Amino acid sequence: MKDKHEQTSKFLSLILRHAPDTIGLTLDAQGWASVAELLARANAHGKHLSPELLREVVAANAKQRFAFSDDGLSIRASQGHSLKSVDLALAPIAPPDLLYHGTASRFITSIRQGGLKAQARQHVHLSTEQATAVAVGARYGVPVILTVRAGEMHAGGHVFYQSDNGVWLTDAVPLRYIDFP
Ligand code: HQG
Repeated sequence: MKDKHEQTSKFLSLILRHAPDTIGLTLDAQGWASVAELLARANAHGKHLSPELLREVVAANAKQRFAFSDDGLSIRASQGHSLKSVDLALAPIAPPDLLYHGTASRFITSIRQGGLKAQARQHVHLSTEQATAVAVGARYGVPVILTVRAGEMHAGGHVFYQSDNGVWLTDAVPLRYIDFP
C-alpha cells in the first residue's frame, strides 16, 4: 500500500505541479484542479485513481504536499510548481532570522558565483529545520546545508512566502545572505 501511495503522490506532483496537460487537465490561476475532473481524466488515461485513494494519499502524505479546498471540490499542490502560469497567491510574511537550504556539493561552485536561483521551479525552497535541508540536498548528491540570513534579507526588501505545508519560499537568494559551511 505504501508503494501505491508513493506512486500516486508522484503522479499527483507531476500533474498538479508540472504537467497537467499530460492527462488533459487544466489548473486555474491559483493552481486548483477540479477533483471530479482530475479523477475522470486520470482514469481515462489509464491511471487508476479512486476518490478514496486520492483522499488517503492527501491525508497520509508526510509532507502534506497536496491540499483540498474548503469545499472539497478542488485540489492543488501546496508548493513546488514549475508551471509559470500558476500563482499560489500566498501572502508575503516575515521569515525567521535563519533558514536553511539543502543542496548538493556539485552545485556549490555555481551557487558561490550566482547565489541561489529557483532553477526550474518558481521559488527557492528553504526550511526552518536543518534535517529537512539535509534530506532535500541528498536527492541530488552529497548534501550541503547553506544557512540563509533570511531576517537580514527581508529587512533588505526581499519578499518571503510560506506554503500551506510550511515550506519557506523566495524568488532568489543573493550571495551576500548565504553562509557556506
Ligand atoms: C540548486 C522537494 C547551481 C538547488 C524538496 C537545488 C523541496 C543551484 C537545485 C522542493 C543554484 C534545484 C524543492 C545555482 C540553486 N547554481 N545550482 N545558482 N541555485 N541550485 O528540486 O530546493 O518532495 O528545483 O540547490 O523537498 O532541491 O517534491 O529544488 O539543488 O522542498 O515535495 O538547484 O522539492 O519537495 O532543485 O527542492 P529543485 P530543491 P517535494
